[in-house]
Amino acid sequence: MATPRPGSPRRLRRWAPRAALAAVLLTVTTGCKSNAFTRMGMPVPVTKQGQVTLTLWQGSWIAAWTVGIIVWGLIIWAVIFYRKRSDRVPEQVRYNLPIEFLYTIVPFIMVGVLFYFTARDENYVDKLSPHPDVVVNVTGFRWSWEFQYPQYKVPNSEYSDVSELGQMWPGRLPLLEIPTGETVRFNLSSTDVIHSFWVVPFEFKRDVLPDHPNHFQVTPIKTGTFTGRCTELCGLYHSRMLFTLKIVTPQQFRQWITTQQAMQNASGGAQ
Ligand SMILES: [Cu+2]
Repeated sequence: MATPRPGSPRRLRRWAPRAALAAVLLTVTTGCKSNAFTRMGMPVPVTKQGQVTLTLWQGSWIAAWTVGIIVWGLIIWAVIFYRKRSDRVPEQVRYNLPIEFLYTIVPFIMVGVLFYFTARDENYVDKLSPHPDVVVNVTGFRWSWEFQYPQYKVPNSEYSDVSELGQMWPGRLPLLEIPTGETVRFNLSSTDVIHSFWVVPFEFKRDVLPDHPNHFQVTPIKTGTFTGRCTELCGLYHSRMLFTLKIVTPQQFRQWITTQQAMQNASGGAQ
């Protein structure tokens, strides 16, 4: 039987099913085994906004893998089927207009698609609703945090709102408590240098600047206790600028607020 010519349809027919089978096996054996793998290293998101960020991250990886597989496939195809077999000089061509057009236009399409999804998701993550369910004023200072809930008043207190004032480690870490299923708006400000508010499973961080209030909003979807950090090198004890985030049910949140109001009313100050 005659050997099929390089790049001939017969050769392609023989190789294409094998390549497809290998790709499917690779996906099945690696892709479905572990969630950490499908998240490509990202933590499990605890907010709606975090889910959107995670999906964008995964989509970008799928796009990158698709492009990578096509490019590697073309390279391997050329290496296998067009390798040098004799000293015969290959047919010389000067240009191929359709192919040149294709590899000019395809990168533009790729950039356009990535730009579209990034802009769409960034707009969603940055969206602020005019009437959030819970508002938290966050103040960063060297080297801890203060959380105030301006919707919940404490009449007999040096602060007029329910407040949590952190002390620098090894003092008690300040507690930030928020409810699931409600929109929570954070107003960020700093009393001294630049800090940055970061909760890893939010899949989000935002700078906390002096004289420039920053804002963002989340809708928690999972209860749990997490560690919050400052992620902007702000001085000697930057690494100790931690806080505890507790996401609880709306009922537990309202109960906690009531308890805080009672305690702060009695003590006349932040806890
Ligand atoms: Cu800091």
